[in-house]
Amino acid sequence: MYSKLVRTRISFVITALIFAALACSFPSVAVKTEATAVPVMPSEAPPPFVPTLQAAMPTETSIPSPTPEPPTPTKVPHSLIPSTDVNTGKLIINDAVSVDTAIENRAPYGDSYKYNWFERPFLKDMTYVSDMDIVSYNLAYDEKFFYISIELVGANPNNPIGIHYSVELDIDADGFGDYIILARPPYNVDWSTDTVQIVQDTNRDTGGLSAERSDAPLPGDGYDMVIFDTVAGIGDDYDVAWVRMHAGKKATIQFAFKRSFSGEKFFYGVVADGGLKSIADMDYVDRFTEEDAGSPEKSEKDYPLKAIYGVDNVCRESFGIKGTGQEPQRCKPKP
Ligand SMILES: [Ca+2]
Ligand SMILES: [Ca+2]
Ligand SMILES: [Ca+2]
Ligand SMILES: [Ca+2]
Repeated sequence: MYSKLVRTRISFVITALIFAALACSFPSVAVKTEATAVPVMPSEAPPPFVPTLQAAMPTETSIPSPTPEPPTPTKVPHSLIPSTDVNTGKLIINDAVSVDTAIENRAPYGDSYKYNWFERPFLKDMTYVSDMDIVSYNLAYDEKFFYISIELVGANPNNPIGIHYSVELDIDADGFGDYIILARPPYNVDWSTDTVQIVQDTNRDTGGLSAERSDAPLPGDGYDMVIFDTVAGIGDDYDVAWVRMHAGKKATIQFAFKRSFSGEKFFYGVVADGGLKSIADMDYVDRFTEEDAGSPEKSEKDYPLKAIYGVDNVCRESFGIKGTGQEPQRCKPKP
């Protein structure tokens, strides 16, 4: 009797447990039916999709560390960098400055159109721009490089108007510039080749018909062939020509170029150009008549500045050439 009761209880408990187990398993059954309710997707999708997704994910996350892509900055490898300690050259050539008459919107001297001597560091509305006004220039050198420095009235070569500075080299002393070493902003205190080009005149027309006078209006292509541009990959030697700013009291802008490039005999001059900025039109005096170019001097009939504005250049000095002293565009010896 007792054992029968126990058995009954036991069987009751077992039955209860079975019900409980069934009850607990209902959700999983329900999930199963849900899973089987989308048979279309799995049968079509899983085999192809899952592997490709998994394959794509790891490659994305593994890009930064194990396989770095080759960098693509404009930096080029250099093997010879100019000195950072350059003395001022022994010969300092002074240029006229317009700062004293800036408030009167005029440059009273230093501008002689027919000789290709500009003193017009003004915008077309005759606003004076001191960062274009050349005070002096000088040449120094060490074993490998020539250094040509430009002293400006202003202190910001990175003036927002965008000023090009350049060095013109006349190798054969005929007054026709043969090479221009041209620098564009932005300028940096560190030596850089990134913003420098050397452009050659290949057909001797930078002086127009004569280097001693304006031949305008005369067509021509001025400096016409780029022979050095490290960013564009032009030139065999990426260390030939450099520029930096704030290199010293007399070097608001400083150029360096290899002596092996220029040779040891040449005439040299400098230009600050925030106006036309077109080396294919140099010399400007051969492309534009004085009437079209305008004048910076109020007493002249062509005042104010028109086509040729925002430019300052200098008479050229010689290095390694004695000459006659009367070469075209050469600074005349002091009496
Ligand atoms: Ca000047
Ligand atoms: Ca020449
Ligand atoms: Ca000329
Ligand atoms: Ca030319």
